[in-house]
Amino acid sequence: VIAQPAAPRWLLHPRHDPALGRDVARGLSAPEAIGNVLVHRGLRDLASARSFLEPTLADLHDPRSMRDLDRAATRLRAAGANGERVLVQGDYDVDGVTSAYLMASVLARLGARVHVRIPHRTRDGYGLTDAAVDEARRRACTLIVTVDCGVTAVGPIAKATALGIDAVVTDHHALGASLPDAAAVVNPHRTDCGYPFKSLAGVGVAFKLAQVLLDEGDDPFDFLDVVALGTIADVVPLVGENRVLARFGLERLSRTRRPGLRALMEATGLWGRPVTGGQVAFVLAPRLNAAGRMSSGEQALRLLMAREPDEARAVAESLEDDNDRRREHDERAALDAVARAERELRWPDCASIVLWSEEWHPGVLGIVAARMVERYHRPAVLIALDGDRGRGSGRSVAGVDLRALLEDCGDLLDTFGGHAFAAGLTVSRTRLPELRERFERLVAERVSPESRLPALTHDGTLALAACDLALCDWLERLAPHGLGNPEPVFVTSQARVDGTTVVGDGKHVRLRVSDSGGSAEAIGFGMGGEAATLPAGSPVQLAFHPMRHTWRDETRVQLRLRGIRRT
Ligand SMILES: [Mn+2]
Repeated sequence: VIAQPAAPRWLLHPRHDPALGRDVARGLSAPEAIGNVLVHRGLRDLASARSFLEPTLADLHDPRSMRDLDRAATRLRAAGANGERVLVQGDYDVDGVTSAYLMASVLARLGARVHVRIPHRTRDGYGLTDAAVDEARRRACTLIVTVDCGVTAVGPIAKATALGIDAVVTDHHALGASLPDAAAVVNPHRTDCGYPFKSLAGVGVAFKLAQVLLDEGDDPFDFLDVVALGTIADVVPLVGENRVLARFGLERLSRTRRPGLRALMEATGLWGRPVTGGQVAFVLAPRLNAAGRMSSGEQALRLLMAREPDEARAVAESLEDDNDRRREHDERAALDAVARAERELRWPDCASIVLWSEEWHPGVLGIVAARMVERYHRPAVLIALDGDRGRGSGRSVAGVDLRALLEDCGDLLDTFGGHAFAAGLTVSRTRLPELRERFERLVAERVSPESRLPALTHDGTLALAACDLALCDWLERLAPHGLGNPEPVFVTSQARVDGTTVVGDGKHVRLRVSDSGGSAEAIGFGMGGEAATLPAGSPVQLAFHPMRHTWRDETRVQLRLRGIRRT
């Protein structure tokens, strides 16, 4: 029997400052709730609040302030002018594929002859490898451009240089001990890089280069749809420049002229309306990732490159098939991992989750690890074994730097790489018990037991009467949401259930609720199970996000439930 995860504590946002929230709201002539949300998102004065609400493309930083960007641009222009053969090395996830597509398109426009290399998840290693350099030589390339990878490829780039092949690195990953000796290394994390915004995705870095390479005739902003895809899919914070790229990119995505993206949006029912960040994260990105998870990311690249609607539809369909297969593997591995976490680990006393299996598909480990973190609020590393070799993927919780943890386990691992929240590794089977023990000890040392309790951070109490369409308009201006800018969540004061309807085969619940000043309709997706315990008259407190809901030409406010508490 699998235990239900613990109900989260509800915590008022730690930056809550009602006096300041009121000031910001008054300055904007906005509802107080909006002022509070802005303060919680770190926007404590009117000027920054205004530019957050109304980002413009003029907010983008000068690309030339990025270290080595001019050198990279000069080398790429020469490649175009000379009609050089160029190998673009990407990665198999959405960020890596969109970056490669963007860079290849720009190089082709400049006049270069481009070959794109998207690695195979299990057959090829990560990033630029010696084999990739060999391929560049076989294809008579005189330049290698890396996107979303390359900053740690010291050996392969030295090899390229020895073969007379130049390299230009564009990347956003953490730096290694030394930089590769390349013609240019563009990465905002370089300690000598003065670029003011450090959290770009790989496709964001590639875009900065495109900004200086494309003149006004070839508007670089044409590519914002793919930039938004890669940025949102890579789960970088959607603040600052990323917010600008995502906001304008989503607008362009909604009316994209790329046949492949259009076909994918038609196939998933998203075409014809404004696309949200959530739809990119939960509908489009999983499909673009599915090919890379199940086999090779080449299909996602083909989708972006498709010129004809027929081809576009065929590729979109194959991505849908890959996504179905991905889902099967994903669900099977998740069930197994949950059962084993509660059987094999000293649950609930363990501080971390490290599990391995020969049955898991290596392509779904990251997704399943993310589910484990969501369920258990502990860093999780899942490893798929193939013979003596293990390939793992990990996810972490706020405040626990996964990459730092892996560094401290570095002597037990063959390879590792990644960020604070997500990382990958390879390890041999014999090391696994020791890895589990060391990882557990390190996490236990660094994490307080309270942080393991699930928490729902909310933006304050809101009366039901205040949940009107005007508030929804304001809330919409806070989108797109993601890391660094979560969707606002409010809580009711004491409320009462007036009526309960279970919908969607018992999966969801629709409630009529009222408090002392008003009433509202609420919908709880996936909360059908809780409905039976909520007869009319039940005293409750709700956590929710108010949304505009249109049905049969009638628009009204609907509260999207995030939690129900019986009081
Ligand atoms: Mn990336």
